[in-house]
Amino acid sequence: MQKIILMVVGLAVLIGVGYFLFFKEVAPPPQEVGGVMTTFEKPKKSAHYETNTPEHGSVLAAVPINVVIDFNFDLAFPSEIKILKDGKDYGSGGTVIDDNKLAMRRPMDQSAPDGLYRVEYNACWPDSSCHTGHFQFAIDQGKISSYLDLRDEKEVTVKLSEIKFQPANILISRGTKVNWINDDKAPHYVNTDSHPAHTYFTKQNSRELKKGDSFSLVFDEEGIYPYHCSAHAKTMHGSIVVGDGEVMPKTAISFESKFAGQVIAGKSAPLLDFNKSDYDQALRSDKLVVLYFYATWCPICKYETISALYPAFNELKSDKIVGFRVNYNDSDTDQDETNLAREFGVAYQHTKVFVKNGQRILKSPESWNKERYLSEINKFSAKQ
Ligand SMILES: [Cu+2]
Repeated sequence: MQKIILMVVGLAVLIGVGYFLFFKEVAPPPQEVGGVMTTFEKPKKSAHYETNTPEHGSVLAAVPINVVIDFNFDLAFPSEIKILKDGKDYGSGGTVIDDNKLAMRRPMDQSAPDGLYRVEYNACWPDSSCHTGHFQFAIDQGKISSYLDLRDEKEVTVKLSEIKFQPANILISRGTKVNWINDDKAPHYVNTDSHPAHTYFTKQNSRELKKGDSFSLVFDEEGIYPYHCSAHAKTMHGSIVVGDGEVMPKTAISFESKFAGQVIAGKSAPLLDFNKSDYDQALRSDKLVVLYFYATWCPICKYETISALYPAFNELKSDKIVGFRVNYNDSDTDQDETNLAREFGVAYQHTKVFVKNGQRILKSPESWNKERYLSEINKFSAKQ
């Protein structure tokens, strides 16, 4: 009897897992696109269909350079791809069949707006029969805030380390050379999506990279380049966005991508509600860290922040400054904040402390006006 129960349970688990594996690709979970929860329809796969890039259900931080669909049979005229949104086709130029006849592609208009796209295709074979299919992807350029902004660099390095691309998501300028170097004992590859067709941007396919080996490529065209390692295709993914600087203001990217906490004021230089991970990160940087010890019950604190601290941060033009409003002796104060006050010997609310390169360089319990904030911050941030 026990054996039978075990068998039934085992079978149920197998069916459950099988169901999950089969359907998770068919119906991807709803995703946020520009702040709106978006549901992707089930794709329709034509005969001989294998894969496509962008992937069905993906949300991209920039416009794809092209849409590519892979098949396991010889494509023929008049195979065609349409990239549709609100009835408009954002394909640029015609559909091209690759030389090996196993993929067709269509470049995408780089001025395509954010939103949900439906790719409709007609795949035709040497016997003149055709089959249709469709899938969806979305563009949300707000996602660029999670990319590391390296647009000032002419040459950047991505390490293949601990079975990851590090950094995995980067934003670069046109003409930038990207070098991938394998730091792991395990051999890796750099492969353009999809897996295993590797057709999206075929120049971005390396040979096997053993420890110490490298692969380089210059990116000349704007757009997004999703890629992976074909030896670790399930987990090891990266993405490159090539932008020309108009994607969004650089300063907004550089701090939004680095700090998780709530921004209270500031554009170039953020003033954040204190949290330890952002503070630790700021300490490791070469930025001037400005701490303001604030108590909710303190009228001077309220007046000083609203009339002087916040407007000063809003006026700062440098991105070499990070501020934190730290709760002190009030009901919002947490243990990290208590520890920080103790570390700097803070004895009064509305005390400010400046830290640079891990060193305390100023401590003042006085009340400052906006001009005093700007002059002190600019003076200390300019010092090495
Ligand atoms: Cu790998």
